[in-house]
Amino acid sequence: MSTPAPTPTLQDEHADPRAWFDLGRFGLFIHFGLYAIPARHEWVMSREQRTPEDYERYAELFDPDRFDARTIARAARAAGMRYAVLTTKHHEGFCLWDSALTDYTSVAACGRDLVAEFVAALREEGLKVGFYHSLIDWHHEDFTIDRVHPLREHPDRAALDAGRDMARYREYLHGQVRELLTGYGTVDYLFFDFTYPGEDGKGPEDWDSERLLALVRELQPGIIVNDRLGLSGDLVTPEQYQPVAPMVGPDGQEVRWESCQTTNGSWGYDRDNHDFKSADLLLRMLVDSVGKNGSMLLNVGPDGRGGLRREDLALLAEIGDWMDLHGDAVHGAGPARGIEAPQGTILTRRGDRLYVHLTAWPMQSLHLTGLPGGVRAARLLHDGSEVAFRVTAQPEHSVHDNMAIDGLAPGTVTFTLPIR
Ligand code: FHN
Repeated sequence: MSTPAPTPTLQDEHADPRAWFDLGRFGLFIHFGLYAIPARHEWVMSREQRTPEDYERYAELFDPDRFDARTIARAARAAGMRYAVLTTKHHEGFCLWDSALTDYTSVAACGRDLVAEFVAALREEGLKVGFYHSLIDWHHEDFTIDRVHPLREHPDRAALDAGRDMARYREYLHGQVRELLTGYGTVDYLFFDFTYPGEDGKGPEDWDSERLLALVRELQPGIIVNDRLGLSGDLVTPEQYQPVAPMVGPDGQEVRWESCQTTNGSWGYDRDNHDFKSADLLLRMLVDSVGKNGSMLLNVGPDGRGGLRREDLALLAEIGDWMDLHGDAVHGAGPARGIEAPQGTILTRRGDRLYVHLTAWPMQSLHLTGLPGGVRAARLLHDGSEVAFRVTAQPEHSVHDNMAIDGLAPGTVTFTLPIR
């Protein structure tokens, strides 16, 4: 597990090919595939135990006329995101690129290489390129039947499984990864998904993960690879939860991490799920990640025509409005080590600037204690207006209408307000 360097300064981006990730802090995850047509879960093939023959009919219906990678890339950029990750293939086995190893692809279905469109759009917007790639493939005839496979309860499971050959599947898996890492220029991030060892599961040996990871490093030396090959990767990927503190590896050293989160609890398009988080909550999750030396990958699931949901577009726009004014508190920022966060605040720090993210405003008072350095100013980040403060030997019990700043701050203390 590599231990990330401390939050790099902006010029480090050229020194370390992975510094962009620690600086960027915020990316867009896009789950798109045939599952957007049944529109109830990206695991629908497994959950409803659909045979490949039955499920393939969605490929005949696949016509993502509203999938516009430029719209996606612009929405991500405007939201303050610095990278985006597209499902090149999810567990259903349907490929969104022009694979020579199968005709179960978007090119065969509708003549479009959506991965190529995605990469071109990201580059146009100056975003880093991420590929999600499923290790699991429920469509492939050599992928052996296991505890999550759609045919797991088939009465002829043993007979169906007898002819399957995981060695052949591994060559297919490695071959497709080679296609993705040689066919689209520089790929900055590879999100493998996922390994499930144990009873009737699949472990790193099933993927030949060591050999696969070596291939990835050989083909894309500067790439960031996640931790789901069943091996240590370049980062840890907590899913749908925020760690309580900076994440550490077995050696007790902090590690790079990225929480992958959804706007509504679903990864793929889920038509009847309208349980969207607020922009304020998502921003607090983002700032929470940065304050714990992590990043956040926020997911959207385009619908059966490939269009982004109105709710997702509205959330990304509202997040972008806040990021327009407060991006400095996220990009290139990190934890405010050694400074205690008063109740109702989240702290991030970048260089000599301390960012105090308030969850309520106005406040009666706020005491920041144990600050090193000298306070030059205290201001609201969104409009630059000053905030009255006093440097006090010790906080008084009730300080009204201003911010008592105990001790000395690292320079400028800047307060960010929640979305109003
Ligand atoms: O099974 C997948 C799931 O569908 C989704 O893609 C998430 C996203 O990180 N990963 C797996 C569950 O951990």
